[in-house]
Amino acid sequence: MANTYTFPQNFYWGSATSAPQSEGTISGDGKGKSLWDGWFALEPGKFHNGIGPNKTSTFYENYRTDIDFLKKTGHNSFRPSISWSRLIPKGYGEVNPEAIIFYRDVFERLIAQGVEPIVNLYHFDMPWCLQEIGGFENRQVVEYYAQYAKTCFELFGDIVKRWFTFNEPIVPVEAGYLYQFHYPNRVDPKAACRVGYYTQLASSRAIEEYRKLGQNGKIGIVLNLTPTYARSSNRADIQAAEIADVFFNKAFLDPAVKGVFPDELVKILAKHNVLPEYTADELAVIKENTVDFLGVNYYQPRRVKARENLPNPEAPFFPEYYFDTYDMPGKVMNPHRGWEIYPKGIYDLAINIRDNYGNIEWMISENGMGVEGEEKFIVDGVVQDDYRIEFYENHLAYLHQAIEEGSFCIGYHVWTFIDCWSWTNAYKNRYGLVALDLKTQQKTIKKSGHWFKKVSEQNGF
Ligand code: BGP
Repeated sequence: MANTYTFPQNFYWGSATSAPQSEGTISGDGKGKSLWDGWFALEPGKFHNGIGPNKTSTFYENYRTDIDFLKKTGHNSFRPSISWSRLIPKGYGEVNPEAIIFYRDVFERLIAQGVEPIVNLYHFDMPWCLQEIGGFENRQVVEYYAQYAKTCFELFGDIVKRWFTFNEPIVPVEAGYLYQFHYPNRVDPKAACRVGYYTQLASSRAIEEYRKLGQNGKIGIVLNLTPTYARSSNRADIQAAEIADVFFNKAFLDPAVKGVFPDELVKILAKHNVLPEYTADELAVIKENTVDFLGVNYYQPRRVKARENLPNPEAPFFPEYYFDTYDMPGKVMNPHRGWEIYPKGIYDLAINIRDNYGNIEWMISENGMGVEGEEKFIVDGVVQDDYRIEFYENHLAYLHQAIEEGSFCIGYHVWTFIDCWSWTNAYKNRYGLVALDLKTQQKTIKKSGHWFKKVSEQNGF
């Protein structure tokens, strides 16, 4: 049967994962502790069912057979991340030889199978030794990160031709320094802004190092863009949405693609006395080292309205000073995860990139549907995840429309490959194309995994 939706030639079909969520650790692997290992040792009770990062999906041990599953689920590309603390256990200095062998073998095997590795350098996983000296609050850590990035390019740049500097850089900022769901769990808006600024600078420094080496590849950043919708066309509602957009999208999108921070953001941060210190040289690095392409993670939109009450001027500064979250009646929900499902959001963000960001090359680097208690959908040993297939098809239809209208989208990666550990949620929400039985460690392709293979082979559906 002919496709209803056919995607451009050489479209990337695949999935994303991250080192801290998939590798696990075994004794003798030489890995240093990351923020997740350090935090879990301090507060195991904060993690769902007390399951920590040491128990993640065993990719370090089983990558050879796991890579076979990539083929069986139709991947022509895959986004893993390198663990900074595995490669450089202290965060700077000595490189772990076991890690070099491991990553090299992973990338070579992927390529041998026809799966292009698109490699991310940082997925929320600050080395613990560096977190102890402030992580990205500390200017020195920016340079350690740039050195780490350069080491990765030197070690693997001959075979890895697409890189991402960071995954969702805003998440450690908001989660670690405002809303308290990542270590160090502080409420410190000034630190949040400093961490955000130094993370952007670190990304730009990595790009600078990459270009200096003259490798013939591309480098970008993965941002979680949340299209932002106002409750109504009322001026105050619209303004609330514009400010939320500045904080949660433009704060990284503008410097990444245009090389400058949005004026509105700078004004607001200065007004609330949380603007980080910066130098003209740093701003020049950011200006000169913009991305070649973008990865976009899309799960759900953001809906906002004008504030119902005046904010307390004495309270710590939060972006919500300027808006309230809007709980729109009738929105479609994923009842298994509690997030809104809004496929048209993918079209809106594609058109935004086309019209306001120079139609830069980009790809969906994560899209997916988390389901708690997914075992209940197993029939004859296979997860019958028709809800997930429907979710993907609805998003892909809108993505296809945006591409038809000229958006330069080069791929679609789902979250994720094999069900994996997810930070403090541990194994609560399952996203994989492949199910993982935690008791037996058996891996079984879900209905969506078989469906994905067909879509990839037909380059559409
Ligand atoms: C994204 C992260 C992933 C992954 C996913 C699912 O924002 O990049 O690392 O965790 O969210 O999140 P959760 O497991 O909380 O549903």
